[in-house]
Amino acid sequence: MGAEPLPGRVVALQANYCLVGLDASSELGVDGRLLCTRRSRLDKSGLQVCVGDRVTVASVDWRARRASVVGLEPRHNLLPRPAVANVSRVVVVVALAEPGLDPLQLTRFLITAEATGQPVQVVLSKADLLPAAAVEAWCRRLEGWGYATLAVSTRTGAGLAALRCQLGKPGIAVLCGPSGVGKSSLLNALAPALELRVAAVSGRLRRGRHTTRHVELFALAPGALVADSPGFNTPALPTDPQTLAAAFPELLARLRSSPCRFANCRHQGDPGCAMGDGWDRHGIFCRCLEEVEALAAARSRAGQGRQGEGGMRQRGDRLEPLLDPQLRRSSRSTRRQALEAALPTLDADLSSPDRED
Ligand SMILES: Nc1nc2c(ncn2[C@@H]2O[C@H](COP(=O)(O)OP(=O)(O)OP(=O)(O)O)[C@@H](O)[C@H]2O)c(=O)[nH]1
Ligand SMILES: [Mg+2]
Ligand SMILES: [Zn+2]
Repeated sequence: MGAEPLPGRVVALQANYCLVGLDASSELGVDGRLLCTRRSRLDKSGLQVCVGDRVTVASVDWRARRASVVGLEPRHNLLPRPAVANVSRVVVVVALAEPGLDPLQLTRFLITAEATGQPVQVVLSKADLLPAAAVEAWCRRLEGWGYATLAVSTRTGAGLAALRCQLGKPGIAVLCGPSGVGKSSLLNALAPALELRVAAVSGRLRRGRHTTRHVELFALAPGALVADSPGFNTPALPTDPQTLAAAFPELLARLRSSPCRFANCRHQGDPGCAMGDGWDRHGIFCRCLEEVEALAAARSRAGQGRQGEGGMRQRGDRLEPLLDPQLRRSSRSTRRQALEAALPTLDADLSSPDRED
């Protein structure tokens, strides 16, 4: 049994345990991954450990590869879903086909990613399924939204060298996106030794089958960690309507160069709005704003407690992620009814993974 606490990073969560990769594993000459008990609450604030967290472990039993997490370093940032702390880059992966690219869904992923304050990029997968001109058109369109965009294919190898370059940078990159777009396949293509499970899409809409079940960090290069994550269909929007505009880079860029006539402009065709009417994501922005405002109104009607930004909630002086806001809300029937009344299309992807709606 070791006595000195050892520093490391949480690489996966498993039931009541977490896997911790030790910083000094190579020097110690052992497989540095230890299965650690995670006390449900590390301190009185209620903060729980999350993949990506820097921790210290003690009571190491090297033979059984077990230990206990005894300390948690403050986080630099947090991606609420998939839950990953201390993110350096978020890579939103959507397929060009099978399943088809839905700009509203992609936007919801991008909004969640922007909440980290870190660089966000888009990977368009399955480029082999569309003609080159169509692939090129999607790339230009997303660049118009303000995102560095890379088209890739594990079938032809297109874009894989560039992706390897981007994911090989130091820090934690998170691959997130809908199920079946090929996130795990991409990691297998870059590092075949990972042997991650992948599965064919199914049904009329060629949706994924929720093959990856947990977030896990892998080392692609020294110091470069990448998180594979379970796909899901409908990322939550921020709770505060005021924060939505900040998640649209093309809107921010325009406002910086020529602000709207009125400071409280809602960019919905208001007089003097700098966005005019040639804005590609105008309709998407309006739909998101409507939903965020409806949820905010329902929440205030239901008398919910104080809320923070971007799927976070305030606990004491800390922000805690709302990992599954829909599930959490559903535990309070009155609140759920108010929310459902406000938003009939409330996220359904948590109830039935294979649903085709
Ligand atoms: N045509 C084509 N199919 C691909 C490509 N990459 C992956 N696929 C297929 O897409 C399907 C889904 O791939 P996965 O890697 O399991 O997708 P995922 O994003 O990890 O899905 P979840 O784990 O459910 O979130 C598999 O049948 C892959 O073989 C590609 O570049 N082109
Ligand atoms: Mg997967
Ligand atoms: Zn405006």
